[in-house]
Amino acid sequence: RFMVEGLASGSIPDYQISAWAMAILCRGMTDLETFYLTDAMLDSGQRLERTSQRLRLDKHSTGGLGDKVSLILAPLLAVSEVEVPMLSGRGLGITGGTLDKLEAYPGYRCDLDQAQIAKQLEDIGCVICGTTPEIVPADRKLYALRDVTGTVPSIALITASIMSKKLAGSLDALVMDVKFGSGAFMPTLGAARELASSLEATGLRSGLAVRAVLSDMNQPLGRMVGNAVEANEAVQVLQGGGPPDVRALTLHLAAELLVAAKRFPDRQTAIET
Ligand code: IUR
Repeated sequence: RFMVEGLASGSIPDYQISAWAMAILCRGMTDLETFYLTDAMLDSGQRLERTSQRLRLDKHSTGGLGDKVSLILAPLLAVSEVEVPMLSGRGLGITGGTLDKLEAYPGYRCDLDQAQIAKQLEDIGCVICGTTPEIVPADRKLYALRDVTGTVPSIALITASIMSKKLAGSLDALVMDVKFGSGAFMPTLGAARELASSLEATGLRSGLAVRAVLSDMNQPLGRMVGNAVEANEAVQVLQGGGPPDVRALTLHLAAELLVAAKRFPDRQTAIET
């Protein structure tokens, strides 16, 4: 908490934070330490307010080639009378970001403020935009330092970065698509399992129902890879078509989420409904 507050306020210089991040990468953190780090990062900023009684759900993917699931999942869930405040990111390494894909539509705006996010949630039940400057400001600074100091791959730092932003969404349940393979950020199943377990443990300690799904990214998801063509493929799926693997993964993640939120007793019932 001392380090995170110093990072957010600027009272601790970048070189000290960078050395600390490197120590975390080299030594790792226990689940309890990761939870405290996440909690301190969450407290560096604001949370999205809850204004309705509807269940609030979200999904996060660690990213993979051709992964356009968010574009389909948010509206799919919104028609099930739940709300989905999806605060998404940009591309990382070889994988494209959800915001980059949506910006293939000329005029699409990713920089909504909290009032605009709340209004869109109320009007249509889902929103996909970037995080606002008020949400986990410590992560913005830390991520920039991790990027230039080779400390991005730390499981503890990845967990705290992802979970602090998701917790700021004031969710009831979260599903994590943790991808592994040559087309993913995590190359091996072992590393993906470790990240999945760290994310679930932090969610549990924070009182958020988190389910992690491990998915194989040794081949691209669907047929399209590239921002504009992926957005088109997502529309095809929403219209009832699209590639079977994209449809299957989207339904699987939606069902996990609705079961985690106790809307349905099991995945099969959720998929059929
Ligand atoms: N996405 C995040 O939000 N944080 C991270 O550290 C990584 C991906 I890696």
